[in-house]
Amino acid sequence: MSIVCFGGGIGATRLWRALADDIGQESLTLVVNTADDLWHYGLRVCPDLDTVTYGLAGKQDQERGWGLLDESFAAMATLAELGEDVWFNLGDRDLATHLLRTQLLIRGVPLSEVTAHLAGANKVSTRILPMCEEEVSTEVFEKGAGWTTFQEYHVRHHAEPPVEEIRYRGIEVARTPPAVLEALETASLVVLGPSSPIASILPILSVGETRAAIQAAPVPVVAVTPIVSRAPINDPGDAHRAKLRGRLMAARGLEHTASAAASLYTDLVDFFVIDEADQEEATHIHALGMTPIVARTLTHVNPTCAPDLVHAVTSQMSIPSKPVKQLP
Ligand code: FO1
Repeated sequence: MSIVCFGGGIGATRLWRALADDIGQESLTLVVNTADDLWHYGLRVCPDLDTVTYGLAGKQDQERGWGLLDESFAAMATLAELGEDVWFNLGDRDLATHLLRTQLLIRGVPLSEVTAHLAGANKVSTRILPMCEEEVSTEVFEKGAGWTTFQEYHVRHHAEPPVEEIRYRGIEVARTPPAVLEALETASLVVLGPSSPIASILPILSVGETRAAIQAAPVPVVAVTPIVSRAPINDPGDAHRAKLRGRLMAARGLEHTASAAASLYTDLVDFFVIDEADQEEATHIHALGMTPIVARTLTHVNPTCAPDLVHAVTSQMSIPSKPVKQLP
């Protein structure tokens, strides 16, 4: 059994962990967004790759959602003492990952190999694939200001200014890694994770032939909503991420709803999982040509939801939804 999963970051990592606990880490291949990567103080930082790696290694700070457990920020405090405006926080232990990654990249090791090395070093047996080797950068046009990088908008500007436009700089030359195509050829199921559609999923789908390869895969494609409109958000980090997601969707003329997210995947997705709180979204999902599946998706609020969500996703594996390709 092999499930190919698209998405990274905090939301998707929660699902990847639950799936890995259920079917085993080695049964998953993760294709992860790198368009919110940044070069910071000379280091290549890959937030989504690191979040999934730390998450599967059991080393992720669950409360913060990013970075390592038992972290300290002495280096950042020292930079502040030196007069730097510290707006993006790299933990002291996390710095070791960025130092090693940067050194390997400078020596000419491709990002995919660096990522595999870091996964192995963290004793993670899931195959973690960057969406491409090339550098792609999500940039947003802030109303009244101009173009800025995704991380500056999200972290430095707290996702406050409305966004007028979004672009993935460098996407035109990015190529789908052969490993992604090979994984899709042998997949039993494809999953689009509960990640920000504009910031985390669309960059992956916009790389080379990735979207076409998912379309051509003769297996069901399940997407899990990152948006639950009718459940209260109590965690400040989740509230910030919802605001960020909403601002980016508004820039594309979309509401911040599960069905608006689904509307971005109509050519790909067979089954769309919505939360039980948003049951009324089911008719909209159906109208988009997908089968809605209602489940309890908020695993971080209530860990007992995890088996329900995993079942909603994996039970689609046995239902052939697309004709199996004929061999010549
Ligand atoms: N998120 C923040 O809100 N503030 C930070 O200072 C911050 C630092 C950071 C460092 C390493 C890393 O892997 C992630 C980090 N994040 C931080 C999370 C990150 O900005 C985003 O949540 C993801 O890029 C979106 O998936």
